[in-house]
Amino acid sequence: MKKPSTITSNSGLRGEYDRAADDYTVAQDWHAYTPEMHARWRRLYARQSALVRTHACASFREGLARLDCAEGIPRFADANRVLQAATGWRLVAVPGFIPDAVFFDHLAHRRFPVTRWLREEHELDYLAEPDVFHDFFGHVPMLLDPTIADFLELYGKAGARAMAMGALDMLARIYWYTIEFGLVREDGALKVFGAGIISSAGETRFSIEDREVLRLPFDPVRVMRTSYMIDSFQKTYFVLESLPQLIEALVSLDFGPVYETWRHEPPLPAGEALPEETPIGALA
Ligand code: HBI
Ligand code: FE
Repeated sequence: MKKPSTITSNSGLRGEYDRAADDYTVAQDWHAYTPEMHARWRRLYARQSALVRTHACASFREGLARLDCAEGIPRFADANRVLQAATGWRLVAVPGFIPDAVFFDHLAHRRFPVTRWLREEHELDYLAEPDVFHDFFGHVPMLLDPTIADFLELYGKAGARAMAMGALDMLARIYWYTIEFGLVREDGALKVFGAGIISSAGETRFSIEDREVLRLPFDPVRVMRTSYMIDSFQKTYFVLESLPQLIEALVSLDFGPVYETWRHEPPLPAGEALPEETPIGALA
């Protein structure tokens, strides 16, 4: 697979694809981060960790505490010691988005790709691509949860078949609506576990507190058939009754026939319940 040529960099650190190895990994080069970048991380961390206390699921809160990364952009090598002992995962630094097949291969081998560069000052609230804050703060705490650790490996292993069957969009929606934008019920309350929500101040509040947005019980086939929003808050969130439900729903599902049935159908629009569906209320 050919790597894309260098993407124009605005920080000297962004998108160094030409320096990446064949598996798209780069050195984290922690010493290259400036004091301004560490200060920006601390501000992002302070703002989000306040929301995490009230809105994130227990696994996220515990994972974040174990990573001890409030003071600046963390060293991936330090996180790897914690991860290896907990779930056997390892972080690898990447320049940004990497091709699907490479991404799946890393996950299948319990390696989580983490973008090495940090967003700029004018991007604190919104960023269209993953940076180190989204990837590390959003995803790594959940890699310490045994269920999510196993699920991500399964997801990586499912990638090749989905691509071969022309059903990558369907599989990718599972990742989107769980790992990125998933909610889970905990002691009766809605909590966030998805990294895309939890690395965004606005969407953390919106996904939990908004009274109108559509929340549906997690159902893997429904998820695979539902389109999603890429440049606004989601119009649908799927709610797990527990994190282990994620694994239970997927190991018992034969994806082949599901892909076969739905891959040529247009997806259901986000934000619309089917007549037989009962949405979950904000205070449910
Ligand atoms: N690359 N760095 C990075 N991060 C992602 O989340 C990512 C990716 N490449 C492909 C990808 N995600 C998705 O399209 C797959 O889950 C299908
Ligand atoms: Fe992500």
